[in-house]
Amino acid sequence: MKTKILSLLREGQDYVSGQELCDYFGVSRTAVWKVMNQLKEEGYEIEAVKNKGYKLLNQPDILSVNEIAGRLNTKWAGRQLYCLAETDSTNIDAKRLIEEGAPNGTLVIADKQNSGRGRRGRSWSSPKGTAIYMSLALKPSFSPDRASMVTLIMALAVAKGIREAAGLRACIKWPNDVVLGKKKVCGILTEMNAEPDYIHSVVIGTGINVNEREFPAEIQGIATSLFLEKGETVIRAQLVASVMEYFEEDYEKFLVREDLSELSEEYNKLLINKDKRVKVLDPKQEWEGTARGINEKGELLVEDDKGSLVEVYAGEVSVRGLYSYV
Ligand code: BTX
Repeated sequence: MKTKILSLLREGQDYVSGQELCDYFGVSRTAVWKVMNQLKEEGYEIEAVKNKGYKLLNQPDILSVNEIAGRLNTKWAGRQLYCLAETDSTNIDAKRLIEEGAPNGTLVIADKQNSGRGRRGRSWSSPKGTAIYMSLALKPSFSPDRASMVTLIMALAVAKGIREAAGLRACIKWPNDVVLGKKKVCGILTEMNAEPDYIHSVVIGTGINVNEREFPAEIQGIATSLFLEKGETVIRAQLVASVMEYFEEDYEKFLVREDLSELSEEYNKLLINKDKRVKVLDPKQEWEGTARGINEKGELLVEDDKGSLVEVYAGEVSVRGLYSYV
């Protein structure tokens, strides 16, 4: 009832009548009044006016089950939802939950991480109250060699979610960083528990910088947030809902052929490296070429100086712009 009341207050341009709420839910006025008090304790500013009803005065940026579930239009992605005030890493929590039997699509979100993890042992800056740290747990039936593609699907979902929820032109730096301008606004770490031919679970961990006003000195030059780019606070719950909806839709397209053939065109439109000179950081030998976009396996096609297209696989190499990170 609390989630629904919140949605009604959010949608209502004017006052929502207490009597209408009682009739809608079939409860007493006291029951409605109690819910309003709970919401006030959680930080919502609600005005109550006699003979008019209730009105939500501001939209607080709270990452709670009520805030997210009330905005979520998905079938399975994020339907089982955990919102934590603080944790070490949502990837660890999501992995534990899915292995203990939680359903496909379980989502764990935290307001702060104490040991946020990046790829290859790097760390992810995870201060309290300003960003999104979320991990989506899946129980897929495709084979392990397909799993790296889900990271690209999440990058696409985040870029589209940012465009929708914040109105900013987010792009993708292959394979899975989301960037605004030339700075990183999101990082994704996918972890899999698998045997050579069988996946037990996949956890896609996504960190999105939303309302940070500043960053630690060591990442100031490469990191940005939606607030810094837009100059306005973005409601995190809205962005989570948007990303989940895009992910669910695109993941279902991916499942049809278990590849990115249905998604590569859209991904390539948002690819910041497309038709740009890039440096391929191959451990055997670095080389330069022109990025042409991804293929259906999620590999980056880079045209070398002899005009041949080389498939670059993300697990082995990364690419950089010639003069900067992008
Ligand atoms: P990555 O290895 O691509 O990026 C990590 C690098 O990015 C760091 O070494 C640092 O230079 C820079 N960096 C650190 N924090 C930030 C930040 N907030 N914004 C921009 N740049 C930063 C990317 O790894 C994968 C990150 C996944 C994070 C999510 S959060 C939810 C889930 N739980 C968890 O522990 N990790 C994932």
